[in-house]
Amino acid sequence: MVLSGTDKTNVKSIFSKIGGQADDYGAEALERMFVTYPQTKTYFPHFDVSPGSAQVKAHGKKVAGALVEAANHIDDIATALSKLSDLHAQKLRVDPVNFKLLGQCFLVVVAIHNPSVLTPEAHASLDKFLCAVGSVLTAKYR
Ligand code: HEG
Repeated sequence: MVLSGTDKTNVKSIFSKIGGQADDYGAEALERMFVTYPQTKTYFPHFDVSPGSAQVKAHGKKVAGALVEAANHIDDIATALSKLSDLHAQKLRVDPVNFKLLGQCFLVVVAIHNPSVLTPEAHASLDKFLCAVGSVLTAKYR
């Protein structure tokens, strides 16, 4: 997934507009993923996955933090998320299809809270970015 210069500018602009709300969006995206795609709950047997759960909130913060990190190092996402890529490949082994699902949920959450930010062009760039993050996190699977 190759991000153009415009995509990179759009993604950085989206994250700057989201600002401090990214953590909440991470949790909200997880809540939506668990409700809409309940099969994703199988990776979190040790979590209380009900909406509003403290574990989901805390995990949403971690996911959002990784997305912000990726956006801040958009020219080299693979290096920025290298450790996380090792973790997903060697330990978590989440089926790659699930990254699409979480990505879609994150897009929906951004759209709901910032309808004016998510123009079709911004939507396309954010989608490419989330796909790129998913590719990095599943790149080391063997
Ligand atoms: Mg993953 C842990 C980020 C998709 C299941 N995920 C983590 C952690 C981060 C993260 C930052 C914490 C790592 C640590 O503790 O060192 N995850 C992350 C991103 C994305 C993603 C950025 C995609 C955008 N994860 C993802 C998906 C699933 C999943 C789609 C499953 C449906 N992640 C998962 C599990 C854990 C993490 C089960 C361990 C949770 C725990 O036990 O605390």
